[in-house]
Amino acid sequence: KVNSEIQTDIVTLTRYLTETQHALGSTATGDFTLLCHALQFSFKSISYYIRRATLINLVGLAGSENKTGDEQKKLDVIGNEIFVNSMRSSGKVKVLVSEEEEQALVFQGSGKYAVVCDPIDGSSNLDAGVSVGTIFGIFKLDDHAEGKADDVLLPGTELVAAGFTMYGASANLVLTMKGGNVNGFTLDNALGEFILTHPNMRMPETRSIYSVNEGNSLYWDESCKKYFDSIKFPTEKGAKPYSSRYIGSMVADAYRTLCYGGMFAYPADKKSPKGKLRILYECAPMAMVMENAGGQAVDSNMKRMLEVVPTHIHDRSGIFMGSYGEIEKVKAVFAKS
Ligand code: P6P
Repeated sequence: KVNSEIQTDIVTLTRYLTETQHALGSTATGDFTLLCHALQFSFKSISYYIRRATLINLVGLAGSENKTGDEQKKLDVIGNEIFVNSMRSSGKVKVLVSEEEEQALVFQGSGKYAVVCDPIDGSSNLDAGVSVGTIFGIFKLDDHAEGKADDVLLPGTELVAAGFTMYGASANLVLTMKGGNVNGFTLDNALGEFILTHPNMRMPETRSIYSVNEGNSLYWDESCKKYFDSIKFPTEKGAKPYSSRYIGSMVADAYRTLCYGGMFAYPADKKSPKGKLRILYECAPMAMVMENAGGQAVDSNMKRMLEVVPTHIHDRSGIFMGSYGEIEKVKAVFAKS
């Protein structure tokens, strides 16, 4: 009698990529799959170091400033180095943009892809044991691309794949391809494999959860204030206030929004006129995930996030993202202001 308890037909990330790439037909060269192998190796390694950080005292400041001005944590440095070395050695990447590198990195060789990433986003929370994550996006370069920073100054609609890995109770990878759906994989540490655990993740059309740093309310513009007041102090008969959930780590707030629905925002405001989050490797990948899970993402001018084109690799933007219906409510309030 077969023990039905044991799953014996397991879909690993590798199998998922093989099956997906076959769907592309003869155009699949295997390059993308090999690039994703290098990506998943980075996630496994970063996950390993994060879990050991407190044990081998990796936590705490590395004493060095990164080029974009944030205090650099030891793990930030290690996470970035792991990512850079893995992308370079894959032989499939021509251009790499990292939050931890002021300039875009251009690798020798015949790589046809550009990767944008935040190796450890939310690292300021590490000491408090809050989930952090790696956010990434992949662009396919033109065959004649020589490899320079400008190659990635593209709208998010050009991303061929994007996602993030959240290092929480387990390492959860969320991956979406252009025009595809959103799939969640959980790292089985014993097998060293990412296993498909959340196929076709979809957000509900609406959910009364909002996620924003209320500590910035003083700096919000009128539209922003009106929107958040409309869900905190609803005037419609019988309407109840929304629940507030804010972790302060984008991957954690994004993963909850993906799982439960609701909305997340980091608005541009008087303190951060261009917003805080980076277009290339925070806003655009998250926007692609939200759209492919049935939601949407806009900037502080209510422009579709995936159509925003950065002029510099570290450009920032305001962002409102989440359930489709919740972002429609944001747009309705902004339209009236
Ligand atoms: P604040 C973490 O530092 C981060 O880059 C994102 O992960 C997070 O969403 C945001 O900044 C939190 O910023 O100003 O609310 O602490």
